[in-house]
Amino acid sequence: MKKILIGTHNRGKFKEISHLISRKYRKISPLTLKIPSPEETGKTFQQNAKLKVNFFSKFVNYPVISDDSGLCIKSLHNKPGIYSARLAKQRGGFNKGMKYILKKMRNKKNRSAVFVCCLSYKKPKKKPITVIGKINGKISNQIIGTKGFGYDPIFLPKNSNITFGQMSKSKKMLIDHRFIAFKKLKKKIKIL
Ligand code: ITT
Repeated sequence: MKKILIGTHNRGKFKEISHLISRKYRKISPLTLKIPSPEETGKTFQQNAKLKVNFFSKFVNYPVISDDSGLCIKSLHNKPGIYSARLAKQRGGFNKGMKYILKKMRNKKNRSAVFVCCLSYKKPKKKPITVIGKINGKISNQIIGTKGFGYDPIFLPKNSNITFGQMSKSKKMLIDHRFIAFKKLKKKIKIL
């Protein structure tokens, strides 16, 4: 069976990406292989996704896909953006991170936000192919829902009155930023 390393330590992302990739592939996690995470020194989602895919590719001789993603909130100058995971870590977890964001948003009229996902795919000895997917939406007034992962319970995707945290996995996975990026990637590489 063909193998692919899904280069992420985030279990939520791993699950979503695994479901998007064909059953023909055996999906391997860096956690299983005890591969650490690289330091995210990039200034953009694209730079970080490439940095991750290049890093993980050094450990295996089969294709790797990596993901750099985050929540960009308009009235917070597009923050936390590439710092989304770091914000949650600094605050002591996602629940505290989401509460912090809701507090910062208390007096903001504009609650527009964009979830961004950059995927980078690399075959051995080839250059990475990188794509970006986005979904517009709004920040909810409260933390709502227990499904999904990360910031899902405060994100209301456009044309929806429920947050990603209230949506079934199968529904979220077919509309979100990761799915949009994945569709673009599939067009470019015609496999997976
Ligand atoms: P890896 O670098 O190992 O992939 P990470 O969690 O550090 O894991 P990022 O640096 O890309 O990943 O941070 C992305 C952050 O945005 C992270 O906190 C995610 O939980 C959050 N995030 C990304 N996509 C999301 C989604 O679909 N739903 C909820 N939160 C999401």
